[in-house]
Amino acid sequence: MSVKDVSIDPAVPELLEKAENDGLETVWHRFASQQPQCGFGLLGICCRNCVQGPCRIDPFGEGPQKGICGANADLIVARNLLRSATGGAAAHIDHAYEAVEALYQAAVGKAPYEIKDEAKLKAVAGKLGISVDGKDKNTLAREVAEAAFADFANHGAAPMKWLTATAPAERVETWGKLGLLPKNPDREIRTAMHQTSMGVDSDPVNLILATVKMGLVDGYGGLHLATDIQDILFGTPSPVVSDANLGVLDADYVNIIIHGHVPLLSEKVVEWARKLENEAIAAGARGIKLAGICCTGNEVLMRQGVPLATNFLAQELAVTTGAVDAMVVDVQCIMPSLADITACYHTKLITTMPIAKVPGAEHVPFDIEKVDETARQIVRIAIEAYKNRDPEKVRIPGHRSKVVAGFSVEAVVGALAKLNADNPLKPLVDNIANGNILGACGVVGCNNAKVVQDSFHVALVKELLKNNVLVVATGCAAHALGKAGFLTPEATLQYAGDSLKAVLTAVGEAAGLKAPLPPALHMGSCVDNSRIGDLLKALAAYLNVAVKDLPVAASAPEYQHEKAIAIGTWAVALGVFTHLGVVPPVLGSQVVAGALTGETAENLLGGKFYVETDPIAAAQGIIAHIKDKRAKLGI
Ligand code: NFS
Ligand code: SF4
Repeated sequence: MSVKDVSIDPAVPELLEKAENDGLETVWHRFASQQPQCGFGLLGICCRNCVQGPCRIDPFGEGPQKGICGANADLIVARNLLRSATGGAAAHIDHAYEAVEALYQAAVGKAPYEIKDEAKLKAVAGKLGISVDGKDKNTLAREVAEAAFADFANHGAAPMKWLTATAPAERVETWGKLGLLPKNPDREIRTAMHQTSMGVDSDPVNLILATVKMGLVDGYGGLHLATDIQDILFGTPSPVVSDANLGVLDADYVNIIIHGHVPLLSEKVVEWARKLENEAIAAGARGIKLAGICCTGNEVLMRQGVPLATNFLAQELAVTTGAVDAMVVDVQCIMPSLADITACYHTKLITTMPIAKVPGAEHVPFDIEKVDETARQIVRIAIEAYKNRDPEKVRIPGHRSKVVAGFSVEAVVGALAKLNADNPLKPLVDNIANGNILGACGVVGCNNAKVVQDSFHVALVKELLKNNVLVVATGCAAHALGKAGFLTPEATLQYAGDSLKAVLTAVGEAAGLKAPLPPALHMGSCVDNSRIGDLLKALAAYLNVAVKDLPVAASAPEYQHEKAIAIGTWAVALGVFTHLGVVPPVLGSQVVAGALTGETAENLLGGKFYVETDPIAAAQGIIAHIKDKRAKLGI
């Protein structure tokens, strides 16, 4: 295979060559050997929901048009889509639940976490209607955790509290009228699995509505809940300067990579890596370097300044450097192939969660009550492994880019407050109204082997910035922009259109940064898409309009995971025009594809999906949408 054409990240071809020399197979080799991929699967018209199947529909209209039970293409596509969204929501909700459990255990003194952000704790309690008066932080944290548990134990008809407490009121009303308000996240997941099982729902429209509901389950029972609780436990992020790309590894140090999504253990690994520096030095290293992959990487970047190693598609190549002593994984987006790659080097692959084991890895169980011991053990395993590192096999690409991250809503409002203390959103809104900022776009989501790694993220963002569209980013998109140098003040000077540049420079100077704000603001991990939702809610409230009326858009240019399908559906439900750069498996049904990308979604929700696989055309589509919304607002 040609190693040149798979990524725009300069570290990738170097390491891909090394991987091939070392006799290793990577995600790109396997992608090539999967070609051509199954056309039925790509269109979403294959059903395995019962054992009479698999059944598939002939997309050309000549062969079978119905599965054995009578299900047609519309039904099969709609059922498959709901199951995907449910898989994604289940991942986020399980993640959020773990965080709630940790908060509860910490509050009752059973888990060794200190509740770091009392202001956020009080703010969240306030939204939930919990009185904060005279309560110490542990009591209040316990009550907030209990309120979250109550959503999971909701057996009545009331909607999920976390949704009604945090979503815009206009949306709650709209969703309520459509009968889409979720009750108990666990129950909604169960119901969706039931609804999509053989012989239950055969109405594709009803299934599409259930998918939208699942987007709300994800948005509030997953994303928002996880962000709130993690901020309370570990602190709300504020701007931090760090680096991105594999050049952050250092041959003279013990290198530990933290990979996955849930920061409960990785926060402790960071703490213990700092505490055990001396043991690393005693082992002959100069110290310990930590670096992150995927969203655990984003979490520890935002709160601890830990550099980003790389994003989803290059996780195997991180190990191929031969310089990683331990790769510690928790859940989600962990390639099963990692064990094959680590087996070629001295690298220890350490799994930690009971639901995410990998044959060939060492399993060090995460036990919340003994998390300090677990983290200490993991760091010591890395130090031991370092002693076995073969310097002959080490090749660390020299690429690293500066990144500024940590733009929580609180941090953004804090920076703007330097311009207008009484009315922090006013400078931002004024600059949107006068056209200095044309609009904003959240660029989010994954890498996908179907797309040249990071290329869509970067080309899209370049075009948006040139047209004065402010970008906010999360997930592996934020990694991509970080590696490509878009998360820096320098990028504002290089890429932003003149009026956007002037605004970002003025805000940066007023905020005391002595430099412009970056043109793409790193707002966190994928669960932190909730932060983007909160920012939209605040802007809409300030302007006294609905989120669907704002000149904004979202884009997942290179998404791969079911989680992205759930998040995208939530964004559309919120009223956001949501671009997808990879064709979702729905084209086998005009009913489903048409409803999600057309007037049905727009009339009911105000948002819709927009599929475009060319980055420049996608940017133009997003800009046209933003201009249309501006015109409707009369600005
Ligand atoms: Ni989001 Fe983050 Fe990356 Fe995609 Fe995976 S890490 S949770 S799913 S691949 S962005
Ligand atoms: Fe075939 Fe129907 Fe069974 Fe699906 S549910 S596998 S379409 S018989």
